[in-house]
Amino acid sequence: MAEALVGVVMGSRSDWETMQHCVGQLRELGVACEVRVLSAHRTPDDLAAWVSSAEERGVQVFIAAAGMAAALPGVVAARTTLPVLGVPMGSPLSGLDSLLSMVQMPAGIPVGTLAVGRAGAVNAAILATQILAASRPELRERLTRHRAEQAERILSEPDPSAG
Ligand code: RP5
Repeated sequence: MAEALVGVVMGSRSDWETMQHCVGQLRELGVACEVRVLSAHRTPDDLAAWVSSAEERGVQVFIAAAGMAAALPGVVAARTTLPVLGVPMGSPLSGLDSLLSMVQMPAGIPVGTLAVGRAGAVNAAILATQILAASRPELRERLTRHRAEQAERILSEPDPSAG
């Protein structure tokens, strides 16, 4: 199996329903990833150990998804200098709590925060691939093809008013 370039972590198994779209998009783009459920609050020591071991295994970008008091991406970012992309999960407060917890990082420890929910999950996968593609021409080609296929799909859709 190819070496994982992206480490995907989510705070709870309940985040998988959304994060399956991230992992699906990475797979569609042919980017190998490792996936874990680990929490900044519930399993802090295991999270810290995974971040450093993933880095040692060759992971180059982290994607961290969490909801509610969503400290996970910030905690991952505190433990690595690799890029960290955060995906806020939906929540009883419509994901606003997750978004604000994630986006308001103090200067010095960045987290690239994406949209709440499925759009953010998909875009985190694409953005991670774009970061990796800076030094991998084959990924750049796949991204270009992905854009073209997306445009083709939209343009071939029938007139929605036609019923
Ligand atoms: C966060 O709390 C998780 O990322 C999840 O989005 C939220 C709720 O977790 P569960 O109570 O469903 O495990 O840490």
